[in-house]
Amino acid sequence: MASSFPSVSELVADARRVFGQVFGEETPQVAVCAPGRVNLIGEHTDYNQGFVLPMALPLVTVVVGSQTFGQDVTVVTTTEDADEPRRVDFRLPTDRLFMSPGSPSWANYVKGVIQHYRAPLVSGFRAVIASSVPLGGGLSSSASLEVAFYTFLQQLKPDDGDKVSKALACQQAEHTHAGVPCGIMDQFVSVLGRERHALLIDCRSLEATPLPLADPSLVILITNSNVRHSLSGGEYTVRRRQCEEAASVLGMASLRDATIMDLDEARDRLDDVTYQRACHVIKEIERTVQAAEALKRGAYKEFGKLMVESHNSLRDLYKVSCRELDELVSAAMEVEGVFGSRMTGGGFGGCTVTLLQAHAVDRTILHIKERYSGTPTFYVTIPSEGAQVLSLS
Ligand code: GAF
Repeated sequence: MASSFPSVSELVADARRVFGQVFGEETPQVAVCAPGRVNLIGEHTDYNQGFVLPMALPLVTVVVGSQTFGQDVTVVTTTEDADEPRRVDFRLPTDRLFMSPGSPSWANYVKGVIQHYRAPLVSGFRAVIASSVPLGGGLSSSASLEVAFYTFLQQLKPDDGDKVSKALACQQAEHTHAGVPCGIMDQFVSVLGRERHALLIDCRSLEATPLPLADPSLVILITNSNVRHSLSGGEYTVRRRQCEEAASVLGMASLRDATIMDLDEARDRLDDVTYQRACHVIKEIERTVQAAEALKRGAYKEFGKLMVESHNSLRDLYKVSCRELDELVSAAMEVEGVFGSRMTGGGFGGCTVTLLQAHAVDRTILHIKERYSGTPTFYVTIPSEGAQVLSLS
């Protein structure tokens, strides 16, 4: 019923086959992978220095490749949805010269990571990318590519940083080369995700608390609306600016410490839209902390209620949902055994995440299929490990 997706070893086999075809080399020196993510709650709070509660997915991006002697870089992607051409050739920039982003867009993530890599790269490489993270599905295909590529470069030339600095470098790549002023959530969980755990990330201190999430009676269902989402369209940037504007009117560095009372006191200095955006962020940070507490207690009903409140706020106050995501959430909530459902990620399309009792999965999928006006794709997922180096034997 739910879609099956290729395993890590299948992706590696695919990438190795293409590597052999393109470069005529039997075995690449290195193989790595990094996961996409689903955010359970805490949406559009990361760039407000708030809390988020994502988990890493078993959907991953794999990179295989080898170092070469010159300065030449060749990267090939096997991703069918990626824009053409699927092969790029360029030279490593000397003295960190800025490599301008351009076309194809998937290569910008690679260039961005090379640009922000925390050690000087001395020789070129050949690499092949293969991924099971749907592009534009709001499951952080871009962060998983950035983190996988960074992990690949670490095998060629070790850097001097820790895992958090790795996530920060990948976030910079997204800022400068994809043009999205994203927060830290996606790259952070792609690097530091833990098997069988969600991560409560404090996006101000950059500390993460792993929360066990491996109850066999519980299922995390992702439903892809198959409405392609893109954050580079400008709406994301607009939301971020509105939050900064609200914080500045409140005389604060961010909305992290603001209360609804603070916001109401400043009501006549804020336009309606900015007020609503800030209201979402302040309450969403609170909801995320409450949801983490509920998860610790195994209070899934309470968790689910907070998920729905989060969705409604993203729809009504933050205005980043769309008709299709609203339909998916309403349909899921009609099924007995479903605790909660919400859009996940940046919004404007992409996926919903639903928390439900394991025995209700099949009927939930059936019901959503019946009720949804589009063609959804389903993934039953488990919290997975962050970026890893893989054995090639
Ligand atoms: C996107 C961004 F990349 C994240 O940083 C985060 O802001 C998210 O949208 C919304 O919560 O995934």
